[in-house]
Amino acid sequence: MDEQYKTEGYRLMRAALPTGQVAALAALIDGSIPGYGGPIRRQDGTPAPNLFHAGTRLVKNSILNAHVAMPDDLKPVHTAIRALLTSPQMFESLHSLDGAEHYSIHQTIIFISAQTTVPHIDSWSMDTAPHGYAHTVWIPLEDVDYLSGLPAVSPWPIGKFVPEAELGLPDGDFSFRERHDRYCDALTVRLQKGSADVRTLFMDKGDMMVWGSLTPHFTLPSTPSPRRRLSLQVLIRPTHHRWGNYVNQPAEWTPDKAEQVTDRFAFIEN
Ligand SMILES: O=C(O)CCC(=O)C(=O)O
Ligand SMILES: [Fe+2]
Repeated sequence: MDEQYKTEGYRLMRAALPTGQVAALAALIDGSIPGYGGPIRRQDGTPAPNLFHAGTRLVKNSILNAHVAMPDDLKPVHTAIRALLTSPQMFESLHSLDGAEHYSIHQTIIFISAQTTVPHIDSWSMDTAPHGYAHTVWIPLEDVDYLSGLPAVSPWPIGKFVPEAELGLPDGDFSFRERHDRYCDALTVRLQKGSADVRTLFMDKGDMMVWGSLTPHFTLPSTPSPRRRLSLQVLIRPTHHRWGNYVNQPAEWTPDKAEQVTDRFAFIEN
């Protein structure tokens, strides 16, 4: 595994993707999504029309799994995302991190505006079993800068799993959502008291940032807020690992309905 990725749990990949292809995807999103009146699948999994930040044409509700399905009028976005995600450049970038030969793409989110996430780990959404070997790929679809509301990570070794008990969180009758939320709070306290180190990155179109499924991260505030920040987030696992999430760590292979898209990539929905 790439040494920096292994020890710090994140990596900036400069000029990893073809900038023309990234810019073309951004133009397709701009040209079709804000003006689309119908329902699109959103981050919470349900279809809904665009919601705009008050007084703007900035789409607030992010779009889930556009690589799996999109309404007919938005098919060009669907096609362009699929092409970018399965490009040889995407494979080479991931392969340079962990040496895997095949990847399964579990989730994509198109963010049109800057997010406001609290410190968390993506393992709760999807992870390998054992924990820690899934990747989150964060792709700016336009040039971003230090005011854009970028993700920031806390350096964290790949595979370092912190159970709830280690954060002082008792067992009990909690929902998955409650367990997730209290984990984020306790993790924030631990980071505040512990390593204190936070990293963010200067990025341009064509660059991408990758962090591990156990690497704590959050969104820095944007100026102004809200603001536009066209970006794509992708949850990926090297296919040779079993998969689950933070809570669910199957001991057996989960039979899945993966769509083999190329020799290197399959798509699978959680
Ligand atoms: O785009 C961002 O600012 C971070 C989003 C994020 O970490 C997430 O959705 O899990
Ligand atoms: Fe995240």
